[in-house]
Amino acid sequence: MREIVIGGAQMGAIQKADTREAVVDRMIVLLDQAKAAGCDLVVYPELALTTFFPRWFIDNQSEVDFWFENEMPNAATAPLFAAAKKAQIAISFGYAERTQDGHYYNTSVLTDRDANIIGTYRKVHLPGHSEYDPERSFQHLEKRYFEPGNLGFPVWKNLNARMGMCICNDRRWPEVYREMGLQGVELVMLGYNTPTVNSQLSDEGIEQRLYHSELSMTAGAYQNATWVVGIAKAGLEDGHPLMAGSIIVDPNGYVVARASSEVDELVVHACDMDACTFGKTTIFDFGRHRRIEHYQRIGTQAGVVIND
Ligand code: ING
Repeated sequence: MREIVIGGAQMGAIQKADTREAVVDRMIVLLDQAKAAGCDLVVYPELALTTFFPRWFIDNQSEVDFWFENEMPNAATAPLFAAAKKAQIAISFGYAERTQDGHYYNTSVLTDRDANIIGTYRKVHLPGHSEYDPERSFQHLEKRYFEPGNLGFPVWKNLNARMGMCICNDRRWPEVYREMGLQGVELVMLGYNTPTVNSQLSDEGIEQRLYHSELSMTAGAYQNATWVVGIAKAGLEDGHPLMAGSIIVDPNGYVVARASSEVDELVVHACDMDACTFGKTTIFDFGRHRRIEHYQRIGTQAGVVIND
């Protein structure tokens, strides 16, 4: 049995006016709870250090840059890395990354127990739009502020397991899980910031959005015989609601832990990585069952092509 006790550190709202330092203090409180619960790993949300700023139209680059981190760790996050090292807990969390050569990504990092960053992922599937859209009840400008990730979907060995990351909208695309599944992934960690309201379909209730989020993650887990941990930043950010719905999903697609609030909340489950083995060696033994000679479109075609 290769058990990893995983803590899903759901975070409540982060207001525009909240400082990085105040947010890191909240993350350390969740880490302390995880330590008390015997966690080996803690998963935080997407853009965990700031408010979900892509909801705002910003046309001044220095104002945009305010939301980005130029290095990681940095002065604001050093206390979190120090606390994780002291606790001997691996962590993953998302943040807005500005690279030294001036590229902008929606990024997440993964550390080992000594708070060394062993993995970086940059969000590939950027939802929303790049210009102000007056038709929307609020903006979702990820295509304006971030470039599509350039690292693909790597998988790393950490805590004696094969782990990968994706971010938010990535969880809705089966290709994401399969790219990691084909590397033998046993744990997919992801954070999300999902508006409770659909800016283009005002009568879409939260129930459907929660259902689609859970459906995406449970399907990804089952169809790739992997654990999936999906952790929300939730709550009301400057009047804009983000949904919760944080869950831990086992390799059979069952939800084994679920947040019950929309605030800072730790959900914990002891995840046996060996629970992936049966699925990977029987129904989802990819090498034995997949017929790649019929899958050309998935890797060569972005949109629909109608041939009739
Ligand atoms: N947020 C949302 C997400 O994919 C979204 C955007 C919501 C797309 C609902 C489609 C439907 O969860 C981010 N940050 O990707």
